[in-house]
Amino acid sequence: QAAAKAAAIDADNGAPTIFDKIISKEIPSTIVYEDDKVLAFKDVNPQAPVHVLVIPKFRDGLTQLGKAEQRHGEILGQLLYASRIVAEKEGILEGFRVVINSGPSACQSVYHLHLHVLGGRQMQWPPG
Ligand code: DGP
Repeated sequence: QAAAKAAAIDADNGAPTIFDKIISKEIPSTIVYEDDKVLAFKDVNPQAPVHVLVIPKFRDGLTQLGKAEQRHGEILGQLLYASRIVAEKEGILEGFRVVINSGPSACQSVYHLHLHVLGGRQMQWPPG
């Protein structure tokens, strides 16, 4: 955990991330939903039977939710609504969780805002 946190502290430097290559399709991913602003694809390290990441195609300074500004309101809403579309497509509309890890203490590892859509099993509360 300490190592993950240390890596995260170094990571929010505005550099391109692996998600840019997923958006450009240089790196393959299993796409669940796509439109002109949003891409949703399966997490490579799933934490539940359904685990999809929903990201903005244009990061526009949104390395993490903690860096969001008023002008990001529209894309933030689009990402949340896309999460609902993903939940429906994946058959988990009855119950699902949307998680955003923002910053080192939340163990964010990729500094391109992303929503985790999780479901397909009974989720526990509180999360770790
Ligand atoms: P977070 O810890 O909230 O920053 O989550 C980052 C997620 O990104 C993590 O669950 C694993 C996922 N991930 C990292 N690299 C790749 C990749 O190359 N492909 C896919 N599909 N997911 C990735």
